[in-house]
Amino acid sequence: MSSGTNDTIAAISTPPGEGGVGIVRLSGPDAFPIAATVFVSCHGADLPNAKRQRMFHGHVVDGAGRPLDEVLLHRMPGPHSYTAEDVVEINTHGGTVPLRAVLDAVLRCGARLAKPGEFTRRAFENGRIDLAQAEAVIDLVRARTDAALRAANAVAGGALSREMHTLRERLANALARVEAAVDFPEDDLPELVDDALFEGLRAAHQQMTRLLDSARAGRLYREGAAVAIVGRPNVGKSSLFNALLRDTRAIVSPLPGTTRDRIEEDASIGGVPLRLVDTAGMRSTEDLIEQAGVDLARAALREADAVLFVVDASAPMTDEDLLLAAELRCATVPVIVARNKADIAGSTPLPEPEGFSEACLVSAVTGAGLEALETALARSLLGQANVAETPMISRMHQADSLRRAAECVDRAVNNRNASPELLAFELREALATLGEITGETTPEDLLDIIFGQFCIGK
Ligand SMILES: Nc1nc2c(ncn2[C@@H]2O[C@H](COP(=O)(O)OP(=O)(O)OP(=O)(O)O)[C@@H](O)[C@H]2O)c(=O)[nH]1
Ligand SMILES: [Mg+2]
Repeated sequence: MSSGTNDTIAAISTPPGEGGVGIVRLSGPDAFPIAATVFVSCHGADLPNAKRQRMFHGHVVDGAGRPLDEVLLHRMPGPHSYTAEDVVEINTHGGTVPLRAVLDAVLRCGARLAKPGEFTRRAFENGRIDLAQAEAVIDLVRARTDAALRAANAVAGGALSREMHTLRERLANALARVEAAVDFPEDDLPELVDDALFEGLRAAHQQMTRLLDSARAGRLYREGAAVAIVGRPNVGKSSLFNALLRDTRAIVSPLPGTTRDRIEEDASIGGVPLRLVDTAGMRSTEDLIEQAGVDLARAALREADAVLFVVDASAPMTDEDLLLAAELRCATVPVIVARNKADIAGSTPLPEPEGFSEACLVSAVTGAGLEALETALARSLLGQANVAETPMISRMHQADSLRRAAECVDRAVNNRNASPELLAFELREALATLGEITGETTPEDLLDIIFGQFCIGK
């Protein structure tokens, strides 16, 4: 998708359905003339020639001059607009019919329907924001927790772009010296390619490693994590599921085998958006429906990013507990043992299953230990990442570029005796690879994929 910016694009920018207001957005060189053709001001204001940013009150009319909707029209001249082009936002009444009528009116007057993400792509192509900032715009729209919103805001505001800028500056300075060394006689080399240069490269490498450390947390904030709650029947999985949701979502009963389906709900723990999955109690059974539930529980286990293994701390371990524990010890994702029913476990709760790094004594009924369980879950999901620090890398392609650039710098640092030509090659490669994060060197087809993820009107 290449957005020839000679044309003027338009789209409905608010979600479908009823709302207080709806917005039709226009961007491009003819945004003001097109808007002026369909708009009649209540106060006779001259829309195309008005100075600076302004709001107008009036009506959008059809070809015969009949009013389609009463609107507020926001005129935003470039470059101080979302796309850096002339932009008009028409605030209509928030219903599908008025929005469509206003959109049709501007399309009839020469605007073209925008493709998904085309407004943001224009902001990127006009140099108002870089690729990292553009991608953070999607994260802002899709943020499911306050922590995810904070992380997206930081990147949209240019935090990652500034990091990339200092990194590239460090590497470009080193490259300039190495390239000069290529042109100098052999005996001048030590002055240019000296300790300070390698020190600088090591610092750049550390900066990249730090950023990479935040990638896991960044991905989790953005995509969320699936957490499967598993255990034998009757240990209190559904009770714990409800307690973590602070809601009664799943049926709880003293009868083993109550839950037969897979029940999912969104939650937020430690700022990480989670999809909690309650499952049927694991046991071998003759009951076909219950067996189908156990199969669903196994599928939930396979798809989970973390597992809450619930056991009953008030009763001895059963064979079912031990079988499941043996299976979970081989899991490739973090497993947290929730030793439930602490309220009736007495002063000496029974020993926990061995071989798990995180175990918490909780009561789904009284809520005791719930907070510690949530902290343990967030900690095992976020791993070593510094949770207090805002993560900046949140996408696989960003982490991949950073890793490849770091490898180039690593090779340069560990090859002190290599020729300056080889050093220059590694540094040039690192610079180009880092440019993929901010968009300078991102291939067109990758840009198409990235902006294609946006909705129409963004
Ligand atoms: N005292 C006490 N009882 C609990 C606790 N958690 C659950 N229970 C009780 O244990 C019984 C089983 O609870 P559920 O939440 O239905 O257990 P489950 O693991 O989902 O059971 P299945 O769906 O059959 O696999 C119910 O009677 C709950 O009230 C707890 O922390 N303390
Ligand atoms: Mg249940």
